[in-house]
Amino acid sequence: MTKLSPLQIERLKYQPKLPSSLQNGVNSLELIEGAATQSVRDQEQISELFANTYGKPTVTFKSTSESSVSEVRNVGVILSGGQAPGGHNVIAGLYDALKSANPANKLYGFLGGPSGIIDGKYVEFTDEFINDYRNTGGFDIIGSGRTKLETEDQFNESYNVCKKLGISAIVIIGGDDSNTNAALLAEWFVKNNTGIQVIGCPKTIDGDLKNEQIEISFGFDTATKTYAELIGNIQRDANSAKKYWHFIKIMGRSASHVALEAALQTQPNITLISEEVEAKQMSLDSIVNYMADIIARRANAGKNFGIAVIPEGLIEFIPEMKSMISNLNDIMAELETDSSFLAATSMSAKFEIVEKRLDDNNASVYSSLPASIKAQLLADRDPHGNVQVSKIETEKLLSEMIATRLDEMKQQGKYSGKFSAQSHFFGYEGRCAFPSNFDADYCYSLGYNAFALINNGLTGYLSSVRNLTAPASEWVAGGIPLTMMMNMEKRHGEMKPVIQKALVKLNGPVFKQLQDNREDWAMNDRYLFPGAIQYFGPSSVCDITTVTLRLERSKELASV
Ligand code: FBP
Repeated sequence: MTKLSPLQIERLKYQPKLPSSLQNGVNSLELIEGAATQSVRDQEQISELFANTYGKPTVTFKSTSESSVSEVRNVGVILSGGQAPGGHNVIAGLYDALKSANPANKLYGFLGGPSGIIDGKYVEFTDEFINDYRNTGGFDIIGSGRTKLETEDQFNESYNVCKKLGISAIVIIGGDDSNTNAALLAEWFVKNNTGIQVIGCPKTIDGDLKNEQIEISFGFDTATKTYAELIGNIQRDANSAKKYWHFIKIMGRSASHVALEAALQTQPNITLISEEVEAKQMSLDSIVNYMADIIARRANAGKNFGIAVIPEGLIEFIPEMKSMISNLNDIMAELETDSSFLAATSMSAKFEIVEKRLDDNNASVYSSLPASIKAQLLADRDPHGNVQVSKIETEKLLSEMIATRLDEMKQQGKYSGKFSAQSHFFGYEGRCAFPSNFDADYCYSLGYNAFALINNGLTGYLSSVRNLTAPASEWVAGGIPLTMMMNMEKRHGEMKPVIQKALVKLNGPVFKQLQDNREDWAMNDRYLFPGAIQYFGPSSVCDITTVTLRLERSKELASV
């Protein structure tokens, strides 16, 4: 038998909480329909593209005293994209709901992400199998992947596999892109009279799958708490040794929600927010000057140490970098088959080819970068043709440029401190942590609720659990039509229907909290030390949710 850690043993016993509407099981539910919906933008195009699934109402569930018998159903589940704490609990909630509705129901897990349903690679879940994964982090129960489900051939293959296994519903656990694909698959299944339903679940640590209907994606709570613990520990170290500036890049892809939340939990000296950089059109030089100024002012006050938090996607929001990267993305697509580029053996030869092809301004931005960053910018693109920002060492780029800037300032008599930098990247450390109680409960409820949507014959819906700052028993379970969250955006040069990504709102209460305190946190050491996630103990410590969710919800509630 596998050896388990003491925490693993204890967490396996945790019983996740459900909203009270779901506590009597899925056979005792009344479906309440809201008003018909429309997409956030581009209604005409989206309604044409989703002729069979567009315009459905939002729904919520109410528990009833009557109990119906549910027909036998086989369901398939897919984990899609990057790991997020709580994925195993979505599957556990789905499994428990399905078995409680009818013990003859079966749940199949497709292996390795969306490719599993195309290639027909799957496992059938049993009690023993699932029990080992309850309340654990990771996606290793069936694995994940980034294959995009979007072509006619892929839909046909998926249909054949479902038919073979007698599957009448698929649950796709993913972010904005995976749920866009879930909407396309749902539409295709209806159009082709397959009788197969598709339900999505909102997953991503990035926190960018949220809107008026979805308060937060799962995983954000645990991941930000994990990064906040690490930042807090480094703050203590910095404040003890008083000799290093720590440059900490935080995962989260384009949006800065994760960096912002981690900063609000720890109160570092500097926090960059990509959305602000773009709005203020800050060049790389002006960011360096802004940071160097704070470092110099702290040095004048005798503090040659500090903490700077940098969002992962920053580089794409700096105007001159954005233009260069977009030009570079097109060039990299051409160079994939270019014999001289492929034959080039040295990095400098590759740089030369790239610089010759870039537009003049972009070429000079590219050539001004250190070789390490130039090389990282040439690494493989993600499935959407974009730079993989997790691979660009922005934290090192900034600390190197700041060191040069401070030397210049020293020569001009504007700086007399000592600068020694350490750089860190926190990303993978947080994606598979044991889910916090919040994520354990939220994920279990999302999975349980996904089966309630299936049992009520719905398709093309996202499992939705709302009112998340209240105790779990008061959470509101229901479903949101996926098409409601869509608009048309350019992808690979073509206009496509996609679920809108949520960036940090610069006029929102979360960013305001940072803005109001920034100067104070820069000069005075207001460090907070959140410590490790607490799974047992007083609920004021264990069940506390993120600052982001609290501030956004209190604004929402105040406006009702
Ligand atoms: P998802 O959008 O798939 O949830 O990705 C989350 C994420 O962790 C991003 O924050 C990060 O940029 C990316 O995945 C890293 O990708 P990979 O796991 O392929 O290295």
